[in-house]
Amino acid sequence: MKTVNFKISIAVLFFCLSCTQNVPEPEAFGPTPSERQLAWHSMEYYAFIHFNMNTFTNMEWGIGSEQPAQFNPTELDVRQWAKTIKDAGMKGVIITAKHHDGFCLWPSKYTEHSVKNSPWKNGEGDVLKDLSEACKEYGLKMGVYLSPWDRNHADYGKPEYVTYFHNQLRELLTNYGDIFEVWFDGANGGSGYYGGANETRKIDNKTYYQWDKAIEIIRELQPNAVIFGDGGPGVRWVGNEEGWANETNWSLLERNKVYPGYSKYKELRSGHENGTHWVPAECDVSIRPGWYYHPSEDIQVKPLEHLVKIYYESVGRNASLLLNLPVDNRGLVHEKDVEQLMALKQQIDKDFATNLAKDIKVTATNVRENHSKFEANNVNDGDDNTYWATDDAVTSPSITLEFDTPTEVNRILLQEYIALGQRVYGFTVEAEVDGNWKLIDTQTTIGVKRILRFDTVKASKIRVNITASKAAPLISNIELYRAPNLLTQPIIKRDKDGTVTMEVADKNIEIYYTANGSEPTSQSTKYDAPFVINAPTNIKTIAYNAENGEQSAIKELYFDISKKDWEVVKVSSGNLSEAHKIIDDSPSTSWKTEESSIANEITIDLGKTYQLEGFTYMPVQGRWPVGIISNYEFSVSGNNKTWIAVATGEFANIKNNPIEQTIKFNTSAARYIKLKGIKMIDNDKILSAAEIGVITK
Ligand code: FUL
Repeated sequence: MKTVNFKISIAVLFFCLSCTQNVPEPEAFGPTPSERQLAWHSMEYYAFIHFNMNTFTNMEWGIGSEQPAQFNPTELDVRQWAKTIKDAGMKGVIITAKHHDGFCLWPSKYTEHSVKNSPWKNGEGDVLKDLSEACKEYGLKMGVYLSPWDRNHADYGKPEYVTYFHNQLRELLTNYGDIFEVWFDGANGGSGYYGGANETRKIDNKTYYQWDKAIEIIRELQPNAVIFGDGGPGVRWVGNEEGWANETNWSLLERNKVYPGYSKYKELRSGHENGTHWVPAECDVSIRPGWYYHPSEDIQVKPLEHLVKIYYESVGRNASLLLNLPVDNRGLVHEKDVEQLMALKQQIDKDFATNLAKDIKVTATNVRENHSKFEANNVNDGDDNTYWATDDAVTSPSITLEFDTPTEVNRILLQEYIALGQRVYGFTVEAEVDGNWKLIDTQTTIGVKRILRFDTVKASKIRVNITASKAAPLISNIELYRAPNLLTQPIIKRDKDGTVTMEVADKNIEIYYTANGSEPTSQSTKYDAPFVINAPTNIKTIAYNAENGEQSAIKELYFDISKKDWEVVKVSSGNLSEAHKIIDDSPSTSWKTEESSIANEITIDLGKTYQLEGFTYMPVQGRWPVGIISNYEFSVSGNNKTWIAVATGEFANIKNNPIEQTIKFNTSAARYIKLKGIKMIDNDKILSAAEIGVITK
């Protein structure tokens, strides 16, 4: 009997062994990432630094005629950059070694247009060297941005310039240690200084720079560096500068079709489903409106809710996030930017604090036959190198994660084992709630990382159904989280009729307010619908997270009389019927006069007589404003005929800090008000305004 059992066991063993041999391990499908691309994928979130001549000329694109003497940071501290970047949870930094204006942050031996002729460190400085040392100290990787377009160089457009460009590439890749990414911008050719020629020069983006040679240099000197360009070859642009990829996002590209300046760049937001090469997307976006530092944008650093959105729509959509920090003219990452970076870091840490899927029970409708190596529970073993695989014929399996007790969840993170290619292009997520399956989301691609946010469910199980995959899906990781509600300060608005609305980024956050000057708490009036304020009132609000009792800082806003009876009755020039935009209580709409050398002024009828104590002027909030008043005259009238000038003066620092200005004057009774622009910034001959208001008694 024993012998029979033994014989059967041996037979089973042999049978199993032969099965294992018959079902091979999964093979790569389609294009796959190279080793250096895999290393790059793990970078995920890193900093861009735009700091160069433009920082000192307040430009975005310098002309090329700037003088090295203008580059003069007073407190340049690359260790502050590196510390900030590290503290923010980023893994590296890419620096604008040379931007389109041609000025070099390193003492290139091929040009005089560099730091070596600047007053900074008496011409002895080298930003690249300092930064590479700081990166080593803080454990960051460094990348370089070298603009192919050079508006300074006399030979730009001729073959000599291309030699210069390649020589500079060699310098950068030889002298500054390991470089993880070389960044080539798509903006190419156009008007410029060009050594004094001051003309427009056109080049052929595809051929002029001899890209093959440039790539050869990079491969020779920095074999581990990926090359960024509109179409790669290593990493592609995502087709916008706003920090998002499409939900459907392939790391594949028909690479030979795409070149620097590719006109169908919107395709880059999704890549190409049947792409011939692995060219994943990188989302480049600035923390402020501009890439370079402009003092006027100190008030426009992106709020937390925007940065969180960017994170989920880049890192959470199979792309990396290259977040730009416009280092300021002192040579420091500005404190406002530091504050927002840390707020983002804290929020990401909170959202992904505890992986609820770790080591819970997992079952799948199919597991690759006889391969214990590809079990379903590889998705939550905390090891990215193990993955769940199905039989080759099975491209629409389901995998279920089961909690011991019903658990609240609102995030799912999925990863494919991309070393063998990107495969999945359809999946749904379901939750079992009180014994019933509920559809949470229907999506397309996964890639290296996909994160979905959804309303909190108390689930006993979470099921992922792969509905479409180019080949057997290989899933290396599934994580589940219960992120807290996103707590941000309320945004308060009032319209022309006096209707006040309040908003927060997360619908699960409550808003409380007071209208009597007292400090708001969660016991104050709860905001649940718009209400009207017509008389002067100070509103104080907080956002409140009922799930943990946390509250935001107080947001305070003063509203004077509403503008419901106001009318713009006269303008010195421009379209009167459009002028209501300056009294609609909306800072995002604006109006301007026509260009004129006569006095620029606006007359407003307040509808009845008030005791006025002051006026407010909100300048245009757009990026390239014209017509901002720097010197004003404000007059009042009871009858729109006889006027008294009650205030004249200057809005100090309004160019750099274009916030609402409040000017007080001696109490004056008036029904009509007139604002005259005596002088506009940059001597504009236009007067513009986003909003004009009054302070009443
Ligand atoms: C663009 C450039 O033209 C901008 O100045 C900036 O450097 C951005 C990152 O790329 O195409």
